[in-house]
Order: sequence, then C-alpha cells, then structure tokens
Amino acid sequence: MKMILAATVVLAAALAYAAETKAPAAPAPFAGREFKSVNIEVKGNKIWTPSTFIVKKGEKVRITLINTAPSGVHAFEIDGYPSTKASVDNKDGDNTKVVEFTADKAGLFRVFCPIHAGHVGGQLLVLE
Ligand SMILES: [Cu+2]
Repeated sequence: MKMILAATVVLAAALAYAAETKAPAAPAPFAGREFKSVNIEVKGNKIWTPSTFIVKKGEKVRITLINTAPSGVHAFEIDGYPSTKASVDNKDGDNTKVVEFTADKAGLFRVFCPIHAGHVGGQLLVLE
C-alpha cells in the first residue's frame, strides 16, 4: 500500500513539474514587414503615428494599431487595401487591432480614419 501511495505522490509531483516548466508558445514569426502605429491626440488633433509606411511591392505587411486617444473609438484604412479597415477602441486592455495585407499594387495610397474627416492622415508608399 505504501508503495502505491509513494508512486502516486511521485507521479503527481512529476506532472506538476511538467505543467510548471512548459513554456508558453511563442508567437509565430511574421515573414513580412511589420509596423506599430499609435493613435495620439495633441491639442485636439488625432494622429496615427507613424502615419507613413514604405514597403516593397509583394511584401506582406502587418500593422499593429494602438489607440491611446482620449476621444474614444478611431478607425484606420488605406485606400486600395480594404483589408486594412479597422475600428480601434481606446479602452485599457482593448485598444489594439492588427491589420494585414499584401502590398500587391505599387504606388502612393492615402491612409485615413474613415470615421473622422479631420483625423490627420498619412500615406502608404509601395515601391516597385
Ligand atoms: Cu478618427
């Protein structure tokens, strides 16, 4: 009986150790160009910064959008790349969105907030 009890204790300890030492899964590396753009507000002006993105045609692009503007929800979009459209809240723990696209068209494209015409915009430059 003591042997079974001892074996059970050893097994439980081994399982607890294995659970504790299991490293969290690392996020998959992104094979493309990554940006982080923060929405700030200066004297009433809302600005995604950086607001200019330069990439090469064919690249996969990931932009992490973080909204810190006290005025609330803002949005993001790049002309010609509709998958970039995102609405981003400013609440603690819920102020981040990630948009991804493949820069398959060369040229200069407007970056803007589709819900506020006065939101300072930017540009996406896709190089050939
Ligand atoms: Cu806005």
